[in-house]
Amino acid sequence: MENLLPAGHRATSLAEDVRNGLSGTPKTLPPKWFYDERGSKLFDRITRLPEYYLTRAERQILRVRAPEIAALTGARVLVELGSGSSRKTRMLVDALSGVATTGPAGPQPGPAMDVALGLPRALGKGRKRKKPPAEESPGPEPDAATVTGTMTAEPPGGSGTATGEVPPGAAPAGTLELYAPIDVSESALQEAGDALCRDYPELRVHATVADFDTGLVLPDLPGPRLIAFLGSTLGNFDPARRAAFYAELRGLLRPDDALLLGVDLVKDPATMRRAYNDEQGVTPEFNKNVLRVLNRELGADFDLNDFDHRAVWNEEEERMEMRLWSRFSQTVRIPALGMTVDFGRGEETRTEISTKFRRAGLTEELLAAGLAVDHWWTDPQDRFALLLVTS
Ligand code: AVJ
Repeated sequence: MENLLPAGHRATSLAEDVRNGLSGTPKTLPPKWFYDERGSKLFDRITRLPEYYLTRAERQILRVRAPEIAALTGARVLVELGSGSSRKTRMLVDALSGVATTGPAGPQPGPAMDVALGLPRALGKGRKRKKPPAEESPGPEPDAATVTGTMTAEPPGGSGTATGEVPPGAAPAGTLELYAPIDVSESALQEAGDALCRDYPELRVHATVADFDTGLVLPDLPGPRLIAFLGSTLGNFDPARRAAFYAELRGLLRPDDALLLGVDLVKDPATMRRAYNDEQGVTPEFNKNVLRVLNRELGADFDLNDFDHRAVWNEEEERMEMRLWSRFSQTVRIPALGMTVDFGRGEETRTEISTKFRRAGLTEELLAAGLAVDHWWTDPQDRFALLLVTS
């Protein structure tokens, strides 16, 4: 696993974000600080909540469209921004590998896992793919930081999902050579990377720890490259941040590359509100987790019982907003920043925006950045959209 964040980056950017966010009005904290190990687990639970329709709706679209996406893009490199647990990724990986069946990989009682991201480089290099690309010119060697699946034994049972000896001509060869997940959460990357290496022993996986603030880096490998930005994470960006993101992406995309964007759509407010106010109370725990992170990493003394979860629909901006509501007037100390913060009774600190999109608006803002929406797919209930975008 490669860490693109400069040494000490986490600490300095957290300090800066908290100092800026808590000294302004209204107070804000960026959502990226939710995702420590606990926060990533909580988010994972959110994606399984009955109220949180986003993940299921997106998966529904992917299940239907993955083969089409594979055919349209012919991607050799799949880059996933904000990959998280990479669960939805498998449908894309399957489709791009020429595997006929999509959907979750069945239990793979393979050999004991001996593959991990973050292996010493010497171990990751020099391993052979079981099935070298036959018709294509040999691609460049994986760069030094690339860690390759190293499982050598045949999965028992034969009917593996991704591999096995495929007689020539019996199945589409598949185009995918490298999966490159990028995420702020090192723990999520590690777990997802391990699982993918285990289930797709032939797939090269190159995981990168990075955040959107430090700039996008795409693997400099022969394309086509497919950049997946799923889960409506784009919704965390305000319009200015989205414009900056599109501009950056536009500068990186080559003519044969494509962007696969998953976005949540504007719908009746009750449905959206329920998705962020679940009955089991997982979302409040997730929201308050940012305070735990501040307590642990900055020595702050937030009492989680003194703040309440709020998730409101902002009609003007067409976005859900998560906030932490101070139950009374209180002062919190943050020793690492040498700062104290006063919260008024009922004062709200905004911790996340989750923008909901409309087809016309999103198409227009992408076009303004020189990006064209070639395909727009939705689930049967029109809750969520998957877009294929090219420059
Ligand atoms: C991962 C940013 C898309 O905004 O819906 C879930 C995070 N926040 N519940 C979202 C989240 C509250 C999620 N994103």
